[in-house]
Amino acid sequence: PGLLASMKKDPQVAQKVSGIESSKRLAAYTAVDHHIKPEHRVIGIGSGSTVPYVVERIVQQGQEANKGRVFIPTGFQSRQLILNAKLSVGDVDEYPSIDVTIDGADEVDSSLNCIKGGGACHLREKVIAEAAQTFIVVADYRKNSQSLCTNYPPGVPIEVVPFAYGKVLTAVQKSIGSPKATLRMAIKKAGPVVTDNGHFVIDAPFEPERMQDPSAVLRQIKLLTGVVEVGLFCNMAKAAYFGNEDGTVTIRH
Ligand code: ABF
Repeated sequence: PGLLASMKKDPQVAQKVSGIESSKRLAAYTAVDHHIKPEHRVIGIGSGSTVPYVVERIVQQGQEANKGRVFIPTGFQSRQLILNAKLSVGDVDEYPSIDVTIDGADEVDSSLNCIKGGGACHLREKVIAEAAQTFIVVADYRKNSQSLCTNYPPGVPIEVVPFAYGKVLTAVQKSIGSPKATLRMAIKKAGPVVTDNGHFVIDAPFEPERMQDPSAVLRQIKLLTGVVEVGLFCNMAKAAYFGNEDGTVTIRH
């Protein structure tokens, strides 16, 4: 909030910030209006800075609509969001079949493959997305790419068991073809980022050409012992909603 406040002092930056926020809100509201139907009882709520607008819109559907509904979070942040909105929270082991999950993304390609995990939640996000009949992505226009690894410089997030991170990092750099892969460090480099599951995260940038077939990259990385989950969501999303600066929404199916 401090950084945002100081950025907002510059009118040009302030306009840009509010433009991006409006784009996120627009994408989220439109996706909720299209996909969260009265008959839906179990709803997956993703993580990141676009998802609060999803919850905001769901709350606007009213208490009657949300009576008897249960919301499944993808991590600590989304659990807090659900609780703060006074909605009922549930676990995926209790509700393994989810009607719709809506989540953000770091980058989405023209076939709806996504990079996710910039917030280090991609393991739980993938479980909650896979458990859903319908998985919908919401994002601002900056995430809308032709091909992955063009607009998201950190690249593909890989959640790893701490014990194995050195071995996995070397393999990703040398055998998988991401020489600039790094272990994600916490702010001020106090130590590695630790996920909600107690694991580390490696960020692996790839040449966009390599991302012509993201499923192949996903399979290669997943085979490395010590890898828990890869932030490549291939052939999972039914639709992606991108809010644009001009107030329109781009919908990809
Ligand atoms: C999560 O939040 C992640 O997978 C992704 O890292 C991020 C999306 O970012 P935001 O909505 O903040 O742009 O969904």
